[in-house]
Amino acid sequence: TVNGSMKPYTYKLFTMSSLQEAKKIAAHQAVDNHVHSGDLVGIGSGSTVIFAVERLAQRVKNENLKVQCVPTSFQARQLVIKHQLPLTDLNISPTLDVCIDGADEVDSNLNLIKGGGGCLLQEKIVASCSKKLIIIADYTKNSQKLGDQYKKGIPIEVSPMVYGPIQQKIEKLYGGNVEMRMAVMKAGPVVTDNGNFILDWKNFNQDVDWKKINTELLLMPGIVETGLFIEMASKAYFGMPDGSLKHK
Ligand code: ABF
Repeated sequence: TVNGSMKPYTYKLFTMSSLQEAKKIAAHQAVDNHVHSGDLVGIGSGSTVIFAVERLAQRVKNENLKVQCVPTSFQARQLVIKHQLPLTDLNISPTLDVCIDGADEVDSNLNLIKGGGGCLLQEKIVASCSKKLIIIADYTKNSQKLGDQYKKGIPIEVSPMVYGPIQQKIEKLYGGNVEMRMAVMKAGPVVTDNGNFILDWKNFNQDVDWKKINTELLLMPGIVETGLFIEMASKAYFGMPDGSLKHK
């Protein structure tokens, strides 16, 4: 803090905490509005979901809320265990009442990009077995068109034996560039909870029929799942920088 050099840091801290606060507001509201006693609840992944699980645990303690949880990743499972919430799985509980999850981007039709954290396959499976998918996010995730805000690309989970041909086919068919997601330090590829690789499709054309493209991608042998969640979300909550809440 020499010669007033504290300023930029103060600003950064404020931004960080407003983002955290925004995630928390969205997560708490979603849990309060959509989880009822007796519910089977899908637990998404990512930093916003941490606040949702904390809220669930509070409600279990304070209101004697009864829930059983199905996690969507190793991280989500650890969170559920940490908060001593009851765990179940889809083969024991095939239909869930609600799934609460984060997203990388939410467009004006509630279509989503998910999988920035690498958990798209289990997230999509759990969401597909839930009566409702409720999205919780901070204000940076709210957009008109996919790709307006989120620049890290659409994640595509692929079988390790075929990442090269799939990269080539997507670029040739639809344009943009498709990159292998590498681990920190770039020593090797990111390997998902399911033993697959992730390709990130960047610089894509935003004015396309995502439902059609998603269906076509899923027909390509070797593509295990995409991070395009089309017509799956029922509602999205966004915490705003001023502490208010938006939903769509
Ligand atoms: C997961 O976590 C995702 O599918 C998405 O990639 C991400 C959102 O994370 P955060 O809540 O940290 O923004 O749900």
